[in-house]
Amino acid sequence: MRTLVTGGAGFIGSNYVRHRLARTGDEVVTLDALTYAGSADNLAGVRDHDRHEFVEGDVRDEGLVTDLVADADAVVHFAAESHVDRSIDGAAPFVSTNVDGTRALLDAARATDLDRFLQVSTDEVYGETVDGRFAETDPLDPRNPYAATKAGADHLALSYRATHGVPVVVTRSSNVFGPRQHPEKLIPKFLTRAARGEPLPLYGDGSNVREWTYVTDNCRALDRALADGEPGEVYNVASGEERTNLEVTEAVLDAVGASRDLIEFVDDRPGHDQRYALETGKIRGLGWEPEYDFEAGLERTTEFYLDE
Ligand code: NAD
Ligand code: TDX
Repeated sequence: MRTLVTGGAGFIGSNYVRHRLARTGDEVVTLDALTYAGSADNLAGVRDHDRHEFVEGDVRDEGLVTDLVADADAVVHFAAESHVDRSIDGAAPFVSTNVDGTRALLDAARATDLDRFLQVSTDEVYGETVDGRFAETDPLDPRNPYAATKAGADHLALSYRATHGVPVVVTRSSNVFGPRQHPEKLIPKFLTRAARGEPLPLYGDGSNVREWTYVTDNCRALDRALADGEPGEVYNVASGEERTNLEVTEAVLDAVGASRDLIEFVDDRPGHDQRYALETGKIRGLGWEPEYDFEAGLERTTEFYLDE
């Protein structure tokens, strides 16, 4: 089995490449454009693995992806512009990579006998909820440009399943955290700033809620969906570990032994979704359950960032 992993030099992608090489005898080809968010360092120790090939390139390069997809049995598509705040500053690269990049890969998949195309997506496509949990059948209501481009890509992928028979499976994960996440994201940003004694800019009143899934648990869930997910189906992935941003911030400060005085409440993110929460019976029905609660995941994440 040969799997093409797009975005494999980013946070989740690089953890997934490691996971696949360690847990299976499969071949992995990583395709990554090494944008500001990707780094060859994220693949340190596995880049030269004898079952791994690293290709520096863009998912929008149609000639390149046609060749790579033709040689693969499965595609796991992580490559994306992933940071909400950047999408608020400028949406163009989000539309280009997240929508048209996905389109290029799907077109490449049309002419092949690929086993699976895993479209890696996010809880943000459902929009915010105050007290419910989103099921896979709920309508999409993205409220920031990043989420809108991911929703567009999901719709496109599922349309290629219906129209062209591409064996698309979609996963929608809650917030993922762990080693090798870019320090623009909440947990690594606050861990590294707290360790340096710098203030932690908490948006709004810190009451927004996210559901935190440790990265290896997320990788295991994606493997379950890839192996046993039905083409045309969507699988939510989340741990049930809900925390307010203020709770996360206090846990980070405690983990590095820093003072709560570092918390600095700042202007809210425009269109800031209050809460995401997912129903996960479907992925659990494929035999997945998380191994890490928030505290255990944060301990491992803290060790990684403080050792750097
Ligand atoms: P990331 O920003 O850390 O990594 C993205 C990777 O994609 C980088 O290595 C980057 O170089 C690469 N890339 C960007 N544009 C590219 C292009 N045009 N061609 C080739 N490579 C390109 O992102 P992440 O947090 O690891 O997220 C990975 C995927 O998982 C994304 O699709 C994201 O929407 C999804 N997701 C992330 C989370 C989360 O909490 N991090 C949660 C749910 C879903
Ligand atoms: O400095 C900050 N201060 C702050 O209060 C940052 C960077 C974030 N926040 C808040 C905003 C969010 O409520 O923390 C929460 C988490 O923020 P991010 O780390 O930017 O993640 P989020 O916007 O929730 O999106 C993440 O989860 C879903 C990923 O970046 C997405 O790629 C994924 O799809």
